[in-house]
Amino acid sequence: MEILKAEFIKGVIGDDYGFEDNLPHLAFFGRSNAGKSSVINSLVGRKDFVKVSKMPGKTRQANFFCINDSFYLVDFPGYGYAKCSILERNKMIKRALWYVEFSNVKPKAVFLIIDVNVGLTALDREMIEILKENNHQIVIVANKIDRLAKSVMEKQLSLIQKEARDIPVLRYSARTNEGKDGLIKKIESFV
Ligand SMILES: Nc1nc2c(ncn2[C@@H]2O[C@H](COP(=O)(O)OP(=O)(O)OP(=O)(O)O)[C@@H](O)[C@H]2O)c(=O)[nH]1
Ligand SMILES: [Mg+2]
Repeated sequence: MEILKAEFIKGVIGDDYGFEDNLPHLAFFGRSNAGKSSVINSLVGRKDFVKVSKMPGKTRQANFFCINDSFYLVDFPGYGYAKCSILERNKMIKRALWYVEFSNVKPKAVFLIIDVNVGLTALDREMIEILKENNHQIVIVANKIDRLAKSVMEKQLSLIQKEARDIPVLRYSARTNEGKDGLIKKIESFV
């Protein structure tokens, strides 16, 4: 699959995830600053398609992007950004959970974006448990591999894979586009 068309459709703040069409959704979850928006930019090949803020935790809405008129990528606000108030953080997490647990538009898969340097955090682990309980397909995208020396990166990736068990872990760099073919293939398998 080639990504030929990418359009911003809407930003959702409340619980209004309903769409008239029946196109599949793929959700991008992850800690704030892990690089969700950057990964989407790299996938669609446009640097400023999704705003990447220097101040993490700024994205407060779930942004829906329609790809090739055939599926949606949903960029969720990141969870766990320390500088947000606890109330705000809880709100973000609740919103993401509502979408995976109760929304009538179940995503075909949830791509959990993590920073390969950081690995899985407590919140990621919690998120994975809840996603599993709700029978969601999960893919972990270990982003920012360009930041590590190859040997360190391989070690880090095998630790992450070991912990993730049967969940696939894809390596990625939104900066260099390494891993793009693999991620697109994975996306294709769900849509
Ligand atoms: N070196 C490197 N930096 C990256 C990569 N991906 C993202 N970044 C940087 O990491 C920071 C956060 O990226 P974002 O895409 O805004 O992260 P996000 O997960 O969307 O963050 P929130 O919207 O706050 O949830 C930015 O400064 C990016 O330039 C990568 O693959 N390599
Ligand atoms: Mg973002």
